[in-house]
Amino acid sequence: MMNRRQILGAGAAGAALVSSKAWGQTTNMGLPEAAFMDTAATQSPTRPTTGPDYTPVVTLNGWTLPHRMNNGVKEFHLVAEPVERELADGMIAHLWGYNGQSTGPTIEAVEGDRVRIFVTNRLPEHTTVHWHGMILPSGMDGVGGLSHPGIPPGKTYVYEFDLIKSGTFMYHPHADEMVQMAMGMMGMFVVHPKDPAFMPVDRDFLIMLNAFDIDPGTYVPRIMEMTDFNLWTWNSRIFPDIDPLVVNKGDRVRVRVGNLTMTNHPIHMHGYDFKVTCTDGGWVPPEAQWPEVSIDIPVGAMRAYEFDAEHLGDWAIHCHKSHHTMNAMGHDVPTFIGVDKRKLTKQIRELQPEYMPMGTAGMADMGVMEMPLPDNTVPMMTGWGPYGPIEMGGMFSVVKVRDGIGADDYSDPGWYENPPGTQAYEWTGELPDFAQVHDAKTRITPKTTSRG
Ligand SMILES: [Cu+2]
Repeated sequence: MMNRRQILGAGAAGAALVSSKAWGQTTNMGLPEAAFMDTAATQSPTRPTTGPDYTPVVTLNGWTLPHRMNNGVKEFHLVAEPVERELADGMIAHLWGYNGQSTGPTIEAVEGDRVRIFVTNRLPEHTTVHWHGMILPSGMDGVGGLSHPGIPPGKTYVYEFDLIKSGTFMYHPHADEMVQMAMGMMGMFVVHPKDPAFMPVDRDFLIMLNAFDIDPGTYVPRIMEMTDFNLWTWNSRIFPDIDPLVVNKGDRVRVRVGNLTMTNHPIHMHGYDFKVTCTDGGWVPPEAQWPEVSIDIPVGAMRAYEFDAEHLGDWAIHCHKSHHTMNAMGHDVPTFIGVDKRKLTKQIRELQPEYMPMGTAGMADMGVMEMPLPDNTVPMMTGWGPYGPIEMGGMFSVVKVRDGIGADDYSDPGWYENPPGTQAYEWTGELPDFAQVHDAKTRITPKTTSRG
């Protein structure tokens, strides 16, 4: 829930003042109230109450920044500040972010809007905000020293520009960028088309790919790390605590994925093929949309894809770099596959009776065992499904397609129950009844009615 723990400089002029002013009348409002979020739970989307209709985006384990209207201008208030973010239940990171969280809140507006974004700097050093992908005046581009001076600690700067195109954009500092982005300062900026009939969807999910290097048992990212990060996150969250993408059967679904890490991430979704429909450069025309089951998200880029949710089930969605679906781990562990450690184990156990040899038959035993861990960390691979350990971490979640999910319902429906005859089974010497019926072949694979 929103924690209005502070009203910044607004004095008596809070959000309630907006409705008391006549449209077009000259006003002299103070700073808009800054909203803060104190939880990593996915917040319900906010449907528009005025202006063109759109399906609001759902930021997994995130939220959308409220705005107020001032003489026809949409006003937002971002606060850059140190935050404590729950990367997973039981693991907190001391990051820098916006309005109480990292990643920052999603900014949502409509093509044709004029926006005024107040940015208050509560960091110990200067910052700026660059609006990645936006077409705007040069002086609003947020490159410290180039577009304008850095925003000193304690000061508020104002960015103001017209949203001349719809699409998916990102925001992040362009000041001490390496440090500030390694500390978690980034967010997404979605501009909906002013024509509600343009590429409408029923569900619209947002994922920002980011990464941290936090030694087990510590709280602050190692900002000098360049490539060997140990926590691969979506919206500063790791599996098994990334919320599922909950979808009603038949929905048209869009997934927008931005990448502000130091490497590319091939995002793979099971159960569907999909069309790539948007980049941070704009919408892909229908005749140019290409089919994929994995979409590589380059560094400093965004890709959106869409599909019709015809196939019921629990479908994995994850980065296909297999080390990115792991939580904190050492990469200097030797490979023991095929090694006979029996003699060595006997000798070590004379000194330490609890010693467990690991890795000689693979590493899946990491998914079930419970070893003592330092405080404030999570196992390398974890997460339990209905049939045992999922043996994943990091950049992983589940698309849950069900019948009868309400339009604004994103609550976890639990695990999918596979209808009889549609789940892999153990061979016990003869085919079960369902596989022996005359039309067995047509009973198992669901029909697909994928649009074009
Ligand atoms: Cu990856």
